Amino acid sequence: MRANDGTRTGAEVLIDQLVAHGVHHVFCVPGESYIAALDALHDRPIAVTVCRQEGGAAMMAEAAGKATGRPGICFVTRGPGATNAAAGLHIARQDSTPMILFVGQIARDMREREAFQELDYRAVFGSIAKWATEIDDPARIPELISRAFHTATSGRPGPVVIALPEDMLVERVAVKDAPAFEPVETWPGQADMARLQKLLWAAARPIVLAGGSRWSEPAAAALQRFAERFALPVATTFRRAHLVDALHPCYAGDLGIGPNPKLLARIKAADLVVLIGGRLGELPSQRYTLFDIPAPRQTFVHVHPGAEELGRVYRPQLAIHAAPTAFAAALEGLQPPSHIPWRDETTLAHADFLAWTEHPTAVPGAVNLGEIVATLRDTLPGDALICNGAGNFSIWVHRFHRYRQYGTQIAPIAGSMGYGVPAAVAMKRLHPERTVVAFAGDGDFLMTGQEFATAVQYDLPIIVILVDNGMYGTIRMHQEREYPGRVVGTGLQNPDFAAYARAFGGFGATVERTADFVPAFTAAQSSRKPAILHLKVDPEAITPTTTLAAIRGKALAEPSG
Ligand SMILES: Cc1ncc(C[n+]2csc(CCOP(=O)(O)OP(=O)(O)O)c2C)c(N)n1
Ligand SMILES: [Mg+2]
Repeated sequence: MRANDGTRTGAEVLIDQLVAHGVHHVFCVPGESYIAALDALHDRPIAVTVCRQEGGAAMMAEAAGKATGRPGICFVTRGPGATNAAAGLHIARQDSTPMILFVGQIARDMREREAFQELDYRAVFGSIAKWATEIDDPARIPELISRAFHTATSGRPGPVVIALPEDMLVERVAVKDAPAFEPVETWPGQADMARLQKLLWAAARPIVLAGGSRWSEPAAAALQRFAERFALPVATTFRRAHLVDALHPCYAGDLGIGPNPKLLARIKAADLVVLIGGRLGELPSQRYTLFDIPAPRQTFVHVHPGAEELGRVYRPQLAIHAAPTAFAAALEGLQPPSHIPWRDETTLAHADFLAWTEHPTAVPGAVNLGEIVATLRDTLPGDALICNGAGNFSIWVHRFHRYRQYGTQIAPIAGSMGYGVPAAVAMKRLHPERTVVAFAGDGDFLMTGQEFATAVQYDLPIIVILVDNGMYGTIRMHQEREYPGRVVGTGLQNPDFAAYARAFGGFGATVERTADFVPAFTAAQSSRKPAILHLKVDPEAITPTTTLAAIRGKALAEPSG
C-alpha cells in the first residue's frame, strides 16, 4: 500500500522509474530478497511473466530487448537466481542487446560475511555486463536506473546488472522520478558520408554486410532503398538475416555457419566491403579467415555504434562511428554513379542466394527438415516470428527459411542452446496476434523446455518444432570429424515430447514422416494451445549436405596426425 506523505519505498521508486522509462513487460522468478519490488508491481501498468528458471526468464528479457531495441527487464533473486540468469546475460552481451537484470541482494548490514546466497555482483558479472552495480541509497534510484537505461542502449548495447539490497528496497525516501530516457543516436559526419560516396564511386565489386543491433524497421527499409539505388549486393551476418527481405533483388544471403560457397567467393573477390552494425565475429568471419587481420586486402569500411569496436580486430580504411539507425538514414543522401559497373554481379548474387535456398536437399530418413522449413516459409505470414536455439537443426532453418520482415528472426548470435522456447514465449507475450514458431533440438529444448509451462500459464499458443535426432548432434558431428567412431557423451535418451506437451496442458503431436507435418501443424494451430510437434529425424541427417557416416568415413580415410 502506498503512503500519501510524499515518501515512497525504494521498491516503489524503482518500479515507478520502470514505468517512467516506458517498460511494459518484466520477466522474473521470484525470491524473498525482492518481494518489496514485486509488491510495487501490483497495480502498475507492467505485465509480469513469472518463469520456471532464471535462465529462461533472462532469455525472455534478452529476446524482448532484441525485438524492441529497448532494455528487456528481468528480476531474479540473489545467489543461485543470479547465476542461473547468467545464461541470458551472456547472450545479451554477445548479441549486443540492451537488457537490465535486477538481482535481489542481502541486507546492507550483512554484507561481507558471506551471508545466505551472498554474491558480489560487480565481481561476478563484471566481465559479462556492460555495467554491474549495487544501489545502497534509495534516494539515488532515479539517477542509477536512468543511467542503466542509457548504458544498456548506448554505443554497443548490452546487459546491465543492478543488485538491490532488500533493506534498501523498504527504506522510505522523498525523491523525484527521472525523466524518460531516450536512446542516444550516434550520427555519421558529413565528411564520413562524402568519403563513403567516393569509395563507392571508385569500386568495381563492392559488397555490403549488415549485422549487429541498433537497427529498426525504418533503418532496414532505408538500407534496402540504398541497396536498390546503388544496385549493391547485401549479405547479412550470422542470425541477422531479418535485416533484409530475403526476396529483395539485392539480397546476397546469410553469412553464418556453412554459408553458400558462392557468397564466400563473392566476398573474397570484392574490392570494397562495407560492414554496417556488425563486428564480424568468429562465425561470420569464418573463424577469422575471411579477411586479413589487422588489415583486410579489400577496402574496408566499418560502421559501428561502439567506438571501441572500430579498429578492434580489423583496421578499416574508413571507420564510421554511427548507429545503424542513424547511418541508414544518412544513406539517403548518397548519390549512385551514373554507370553502375557491378549491377550484373548483384543480380547474380541474388540468383545464387535463391538457388542455394530454393530446394531442400535430400537427406536420409522419413522426415526431411528442409522440406518442412520450406513449406512453412511458403505458408506462414510474412510477420511470423521465427525463434531458435543452437544445434545443427538450426542450419536448415537459416538456410531454407526466408525472413521477409525486419525483426522476424529471434536467434542467439551467442549460440546458446535453450534460447528458442523462452524467446518464443517472450515474443508471443509481446505480440499475441502474431504467429510465433520456435525451432528446437532435442538437446536444445530440454535446457529450457520447462518454460513451455509458462506458455501454458499465459495462454500463449506458440508452436515448438522439436527436432529429435537422439543426440547432441553438433558435437557428435565434430566428434566424428576429430575422433571418428569414438562416441562419448553425445547420445541422448529422450522422452515422448508430444506427451510432455500434453502433460503440461498443451497440444502435442509426433511427426514420423514429412507428409505428417502439415496436418500436425494445422491441428496445432486449431488447438489454440501452446504446441510441440515432435519430429523424429534420422541421426544420419546431420546437415543438409552430409551424413555422419560420410564424415566418419572421410576422417578415417585421412591419415591422422
Ligand atoms: C548452453 C550451451 N551448452 C552447450 C553448447 C554446445 N553445443 C552446441 S550445439 C550442441 C548440441 C545441440 O544438440 P541438439 O539441440 O539436439 O541439436 P542437434 O545438433 O542434434 O541438431 C551443443 C551441446 C551450447 N552451444 N550452448
Ligand atoms: Mg539433437
